[in-house]
Amino acid sequence: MSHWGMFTAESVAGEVTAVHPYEGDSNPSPMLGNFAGSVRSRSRVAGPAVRRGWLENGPGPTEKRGSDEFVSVEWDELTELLSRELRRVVDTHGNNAIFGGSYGWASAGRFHHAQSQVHRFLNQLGGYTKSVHSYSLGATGVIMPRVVGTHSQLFERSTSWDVIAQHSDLLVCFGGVPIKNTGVNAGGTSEHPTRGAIDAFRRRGGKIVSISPLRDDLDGECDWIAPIPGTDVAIMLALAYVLASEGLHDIAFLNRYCVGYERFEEYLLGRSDGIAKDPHWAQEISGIPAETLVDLARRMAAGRTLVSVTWSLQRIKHGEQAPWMGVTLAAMLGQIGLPGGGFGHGYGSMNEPGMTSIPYPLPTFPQGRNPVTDFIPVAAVSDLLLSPGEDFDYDGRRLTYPDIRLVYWAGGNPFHHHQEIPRLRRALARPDTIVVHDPYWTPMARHADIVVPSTTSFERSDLSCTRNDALLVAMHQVTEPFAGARDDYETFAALADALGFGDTFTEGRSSQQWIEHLYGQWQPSVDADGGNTPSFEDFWADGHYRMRTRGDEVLFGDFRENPEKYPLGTPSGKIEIFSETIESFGYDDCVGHPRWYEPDEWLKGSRAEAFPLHLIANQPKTRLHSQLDHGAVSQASKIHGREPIRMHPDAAAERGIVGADVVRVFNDRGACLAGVVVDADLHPGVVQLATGAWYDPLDPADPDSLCVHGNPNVLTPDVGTSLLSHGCTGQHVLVQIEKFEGELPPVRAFDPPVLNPR
Ligand SMILES: Nc1nc2c(c(=O)[nH]1)N[C@H]1C(S)=C(S)[C@@H](COP(=O)(O)OP(=O)(O)OC[C@H]3O[C@@H](n4cnc5c(=O)[nH]c(N)nc54)[C@H](O)[C@@H]3O)O[C@H]1N2
Ligand SMILES: Nc1nc2c(c(=O)[nH]1)N[C@H]1C(S)=C(S)[C@@H](COP(=O)(O)OP(=O)(O)OC[C@H]3O[C@@H](n4cnc5c(=O)[nH]c(N)nc54)[C@H](O)[C@@H]3O)O[C@H]1N2
Ligand SMILES: [Mo]
Repeated sequence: MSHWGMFTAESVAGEVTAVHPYEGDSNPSPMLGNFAGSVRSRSRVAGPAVRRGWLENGPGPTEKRGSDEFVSVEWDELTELLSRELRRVVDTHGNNAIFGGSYGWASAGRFHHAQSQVHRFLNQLGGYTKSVHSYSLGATGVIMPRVVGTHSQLFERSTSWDVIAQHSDLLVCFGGVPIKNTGVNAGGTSEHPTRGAIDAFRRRGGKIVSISPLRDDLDGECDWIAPIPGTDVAIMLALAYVLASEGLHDIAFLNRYCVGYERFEEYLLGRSDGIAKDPHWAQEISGIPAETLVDLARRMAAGRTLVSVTWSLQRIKHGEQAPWMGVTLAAMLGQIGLPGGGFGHGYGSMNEPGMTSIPYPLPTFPQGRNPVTDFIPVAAVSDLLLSPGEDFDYDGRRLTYPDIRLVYWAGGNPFHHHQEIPRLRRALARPDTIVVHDPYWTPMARHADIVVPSTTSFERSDLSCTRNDALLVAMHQVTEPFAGARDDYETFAALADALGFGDTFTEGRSSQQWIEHLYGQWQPSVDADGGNTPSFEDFWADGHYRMRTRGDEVLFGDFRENPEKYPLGTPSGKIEIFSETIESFGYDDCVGHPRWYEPDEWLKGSRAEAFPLHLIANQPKTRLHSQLDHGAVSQASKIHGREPIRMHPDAAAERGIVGADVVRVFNDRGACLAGVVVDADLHPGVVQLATGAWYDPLDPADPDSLCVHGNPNVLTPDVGTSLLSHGCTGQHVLVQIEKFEGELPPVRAFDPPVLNPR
């Protein structure tokens, strides 16, 4: 099992040679093709390694990270060095001096889940400074609980694809429904229903409007509306304006199920600020003709309509507003809680939305309790490292950045996920010690002082399942561990032993015993539900167990049926179109109701004079994030070894650029190379460069170096969505592009560093 699907694998001499998708999967992800050759890839970390400067001069801040050489050490020495350093940091600076947030996707599997392992270990060490929420849903995670009382239920209990296929007339999809993204589900998946459901919906006569800068965010027939990126909230406001001014809004629904519509309407109609948010106003902002918006609003009110907002819309400055305004628009249509109508968040962002959920808990490796209370919103990592002792605002609270001395990362790649890499590199120069566990020599591993080689999921057994998939899967080990690689569990068990809490960490179990234990702990809740689970031995031999699912769901269906019995988890128990709580925080970048804010990075702003192209840094079609960028499917998309950037023919011609040229993409934060694909199916002012090419600095010693491979995060701004949630804003950035002349530097990202003897 992987995050992008279930499969069986063939192996020869310790290497995976082929994988075959699970026969029950109707639309397996092409990304499975990245696996062959991944176990013995030249980018694997073959044994423990320590940065020479750290070994010789001891811990401390240094700009050498990323360019210093590495020395290989034995496992015993690694355990000794690392446990001593952890002890030093805890004794001298306290547990909150360890940043152990360790954000990242790691691999599928409930036991060898790197974050669970590292968090259990650090909790037993006395705790660590943590991070909250995700790069995926930083804004949604904070705003939606205030608006509808939950964020997770929006996905887990979303309206099922089957219900949409049977009942919806019109899907209005902000950000489309990109099939490429539905290959993926955190923790794995055995089925990919999106494409089939959309086909069935179309056969029933359903229509789709895709509002997105990229045509291919929706496969097949649709009405494509391509606004200036970042202007969706203005468009939604104009649609709402038409509903309100033509009396097409459902006042009974707004009265019974919502609070604060009147306050919002003051703003909508321009009574509070003198500006009517009408279609002409939105045309000026978005470039979409007013008549198109009037027509769309009337179509939406004429039938069963689902307002769908992809997660990308909240991964930009003021990202809170799009999901909030999407719910508001759907509330005005009065169809929330009806089959096939209402609101959806994340169709086409991940496989999970539209899949039905299982009614019991998942087998879970216990992480214990973290006694340290310090935390950051996850996308504030550079701020944390650069500003110890400084205060910051977050979700109505005033918090302080602790003084971090040691950074511990297992299962994530900040050089993939974080914005403004030049700033990140300066931030990573500040702590005394950086520890990274990874199977591969990722850019983050190269910036570590201590590199711990992990196994991949092919080299160990595990158990996988997720909230919205029916299968509990036995993940059988495929090959022996590569070279000196070890399971993260074994590494932490040895460290815990050296630090005096080995027995507490392992509870005396081997990893196979843990897997069996997790299964045994989980069985009773399933059996109580009539599950009749097999013995562990039978389950392990069968390879999977099919769980009961809840069946077709309608998001907020029970709330609609009986709002007194099933109130939402908001202060009013209703949908908060106006939130007194948010208003009380007094933030000028997120007030009490959804509203339009002019972004910093957009084509109509002042930055566009110097950087006139709007770059969309979205999820890659050919891999999950940075994982297996060296795999066959990812490599096949590269142009002269660089990540492909899509450009409109006009934008290319203006700059004397043709397809397959290598270009320099730049702004005042950084620059990277990329290979051009000319594509007329983009908004003319938009270029698209997916995330995930491994950061590859021309001069590793220079934090501002050109990335020769095409990582867009050398360009993106390191600013939060707002004071409310400080979510990631990496999706949008303004750039300029020029043809790259001169000799093409080699891509060295996948060449491991030379390991020197001590
Ligand atoms: N500009 C921009 N940036 C973005 C985004 C965007 O839209 N635009 N999207 C953001 C989003 S939504 C996300 S979720 C993040 C993703 O960011 P990450 O989750 O950090 O990215 P991954 O490449 O999945 O990193 C996972 C790492 O775990 C390692 N790994 C796998 N299995 C194991 C294991 O068993 N043990 C250990 N120790 N390591 C393992 C992999 O080799 C890999 O290096 O990126 C964010 N960054
Ligand atoms: N293949 C693949 N699938 C993935 C992942 C991956 O790495 N690879 N990562 C997974 C993860 S962790 C996450 S969180 C999800 C993320 O899910 P999303 O954030 O929804 O995914 P993106 O591909 O970043 O963005 C979706 C589309 O939104 C459009 N878009 C961007 N800006 C705007 C805008 O201002 N307005 C409108 N209307 N549209 C806009 C873009 O054209 C883009 O293709 O994807 C998951 N799925
Ligand atoms: Mo994500």
